[in-house]
Amino acid sequence: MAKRNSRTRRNIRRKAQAKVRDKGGQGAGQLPELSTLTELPAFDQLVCSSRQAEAFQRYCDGVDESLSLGCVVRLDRGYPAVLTEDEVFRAEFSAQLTKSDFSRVAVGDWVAVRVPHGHDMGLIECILPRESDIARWRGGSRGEKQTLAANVDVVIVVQALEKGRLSLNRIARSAVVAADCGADVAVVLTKCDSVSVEEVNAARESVCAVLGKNCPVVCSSVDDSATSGIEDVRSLVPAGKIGIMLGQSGAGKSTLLNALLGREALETGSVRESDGVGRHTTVTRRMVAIPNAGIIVDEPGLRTLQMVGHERGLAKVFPDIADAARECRFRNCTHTHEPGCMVQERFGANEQDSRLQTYLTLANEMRESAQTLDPDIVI
Ligand SMILES: Nc1nc2c(ncn2[C@@H]2O[C@H](COP(=O)(O)OP(=O)(O)OP(=O)(O)O)[C@@H](O)[C@H]2O)c(=O)[nH]1
Ligand SMILES: [Mg+2]
Ligand SMILES: [Zn+2]
Repeated sequence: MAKRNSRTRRNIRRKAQAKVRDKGGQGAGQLPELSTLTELPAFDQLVCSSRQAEAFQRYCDGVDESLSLGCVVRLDRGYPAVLTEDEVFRAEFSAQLTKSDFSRVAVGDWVAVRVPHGHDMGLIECILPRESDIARWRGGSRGEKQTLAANVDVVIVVQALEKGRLSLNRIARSAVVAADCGADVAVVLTKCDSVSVEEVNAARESVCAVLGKNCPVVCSSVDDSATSGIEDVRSLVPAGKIGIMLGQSGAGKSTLLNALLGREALETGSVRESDGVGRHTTVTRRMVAIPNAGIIVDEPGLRTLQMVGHERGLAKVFPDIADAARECRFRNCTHTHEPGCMVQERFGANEQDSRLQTYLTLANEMRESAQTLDPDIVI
């Protein structure tokens, strides 16, 4: 087993003439040349789990060709770039993968790849099982699930602190999606230079009140004159970990990454004056290796985050409320007016409690969508 693997590696190494294979291949002509891509992680910064390594070995044992273990480090308009121990190349999907498989490949996925003799493009033969999967539903309960990134340890929820626009609901919703996927959650409130210190402190407190004290909340600002909070963001993703920035377009995700890099490597864009909404500047999903830290995935901004099927995430973000909900008299209790409601009994004293209100809003949305998906779910 191990023998085949080392032979595989040697074969690939012999084939590799240059560190980077630069031709795009069919349909990929408009993609950025690989030699121009910067901030890619080194292969040894990416560590697959033993389960994934075993799955790779098993897959290799079943086929005759030479395969390499690779990680998807970028998706440019859906086209993956794969990093192996020896090189980085663009890859297509082998005929063995069905369309539904390859539309699901995500940045962070470990794959078994092959570079056919004389080809510039690799062929992804198999997507190895994921340890985690940051996924959201698009288009409501009848929509489809979209994986934003795979094998991620930390989700950084990014929201801009522009005047009067803090959305606790949106932050909590992102935290629920992240927690459902098994990732740690942190919040970064950006653009703190555009509001008063009092407003920054009040915003931080209200996020802590909803998400609890265990969720790190960093306040950052990056402007021409000064930056702050950047080292706190860096420490959210220590070496060996992979994080992802999640937030709406214009929240300042790419700006934060540039500040962490110390140079303008990523494109950033202006926001609309009227409502602060961004212009979807980032179109690539890519891993960015952060100096003195781990890897962070930059993503295009998200317009929507539907609450469909994230019950486990809701219970992880609000464990005390979810525990109480299990003790309500009625299985379909909405925790608003029912007799025997433990949620109201324990947490209902303060009607203004933003934590309970946020829970109820998200639970209600999930309950409505769950009715169309799984009638047996209790939340
Ligand atoms: N004043 C101020 N402006 C900021 C800060 N961070 C980002 N911006 C500005 O906000 C705008 C959007 O920033 P981006 O980094 O492109 O936002 P993004 O989240 O990557 O957006 P998408 O790529 O569209 O998803 C840019 O004009 C930035 O200069 C900040 O801390 N302070
Ligand atoms: Mg961006
Ligand atoms: Zn109840």
